[in-house]
Amino acid sequence: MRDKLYIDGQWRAPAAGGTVEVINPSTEEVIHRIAAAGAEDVDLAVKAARRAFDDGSWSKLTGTERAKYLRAIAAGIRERQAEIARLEVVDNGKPFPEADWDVGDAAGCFDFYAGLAEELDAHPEEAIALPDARFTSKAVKEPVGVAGAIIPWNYPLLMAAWKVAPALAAGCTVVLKPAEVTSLTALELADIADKAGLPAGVLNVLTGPGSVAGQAIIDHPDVDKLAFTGSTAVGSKIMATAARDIKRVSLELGGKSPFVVFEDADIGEAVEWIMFGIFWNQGQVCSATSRVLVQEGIYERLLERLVEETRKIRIGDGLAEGTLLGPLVSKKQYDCVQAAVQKARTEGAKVLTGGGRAPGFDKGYYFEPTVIVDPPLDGETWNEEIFGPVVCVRPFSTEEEVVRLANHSRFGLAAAVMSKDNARAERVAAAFRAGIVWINCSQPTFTEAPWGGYKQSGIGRELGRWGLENYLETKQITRFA
Ligand code: TAP
Repeated sequence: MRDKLYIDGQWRAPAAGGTVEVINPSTEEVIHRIAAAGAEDVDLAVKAARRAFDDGSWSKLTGTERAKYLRAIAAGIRERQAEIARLEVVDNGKPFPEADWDVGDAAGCFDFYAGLAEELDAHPEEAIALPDARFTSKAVKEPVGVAGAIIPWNYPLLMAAWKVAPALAAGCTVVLKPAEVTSLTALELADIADKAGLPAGVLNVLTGPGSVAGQAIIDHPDVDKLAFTGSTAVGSKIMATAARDIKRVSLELGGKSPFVVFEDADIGEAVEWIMFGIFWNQGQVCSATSRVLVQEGIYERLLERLVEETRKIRIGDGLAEGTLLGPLVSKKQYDCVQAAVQKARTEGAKVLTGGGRAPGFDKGYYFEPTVIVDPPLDGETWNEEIFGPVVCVRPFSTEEEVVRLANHSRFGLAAAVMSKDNARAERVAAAFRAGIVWINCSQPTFTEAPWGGYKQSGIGRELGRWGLENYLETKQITRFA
């Protein structure tokens, strides 16, 4: 199944027959070969999804009926949780406990949207009050149609769940393309959905390079909606392509999120959250709080503690007991992170710890957790996403100054503030121009709460009831007399 595409309820070889090597980032060994889908395969998958949508075999089921399938998928994921988590580790590199958490969360996401599918039945329509008594009007929700979902490599199964679960709950059919470097667990998801009895064509999973398979999905005229998570550069391309057919688009893109620490914060707690905010998943997190701003009074002491704790992080294979930081996902990502640190040095920033290959590893894409200080405010290091375990730290003096510094970014995905002064923390939280704001913490993510960015970090919101809206149209029905 791993070298096949899942189209119309069947495992098929790609029409043109190509494959892509899957490399374990810890050992650099080829562990599998996945199929490289081409435009012909995408066309077959979209036609299958179109048919499954148009014939009503999925879209016209009640929400309660669809919820049964979603819950069966959640149960199927949980049944194989440890096995899928191990697969995620060898594919992506992340430590097993993180992968295990992701897989459990993906199952939870299917259960959550099963609940929202049932709620659609409970509230099938909304009456609209009109000023003219001769008319009555109501609004009903209907699924958008065929959804094309394109996802990145940092949370392979979880990102699939964030898109597939709400789309299926709404009554849409889906063509999913995982990132070519981490496709294995998306194929497992197809297998689980198949075993759960999901009707043919409702979910199709196509592996292969984005420039071919992804491009064919965004170009396809029969795809009604595109849901994308990835880089701002590809997101921008997707939006431009979608404009031609007025496809619905939701985008979850990059970030360079600030973490503001006021001098009344507990230094130990602040350091723990700063490290969690940047080293979790090797820093390959869109919402990573990678720009840390610390008030002058505690700047030196906090830095000292941060460097000391960062040097203690246990680096290793994701399957080894006690590993806190695994390898980066790919050689390409390793090279990007290394180049970003090199750039920081040429910009005049100081690398206090880390900055290169983790000592003791002659194989694998292991990058040391890195702390950088004094990057110039107008430089790349401070402003561009590094997407690795690299944190940049700067001091600030006043609240007014730090709000300005935090918001001075083309991104606006997340932001965090730490202070014992609740009123100040709330003031700063309100002033952040970002879609996700954390007070006294960084990164906690809940399926129930909206997720998405301001500015160039994206359009639309995933998760919670907002995530379901992405896949629904609103229809007005008005009657005379
Ligand atoms: P991208 O290169 O943008 O890739 C994301 C997905 O798009 C992959 O499946 C990729 O396929 C596909 N793709 C590439 N070119 C395409 C094209 N021309 N048409 C259609 N699809 C195409 O990003 P990445 O390297 O996977 O992830 C890193 C970036 O994603 C970072 O900037 C990060 O911030 C962002 N990200 C954001 C979030 C959220 S929630 N906002 C979450 C994760 C990542 P292939 O990789 O198979 O070529």
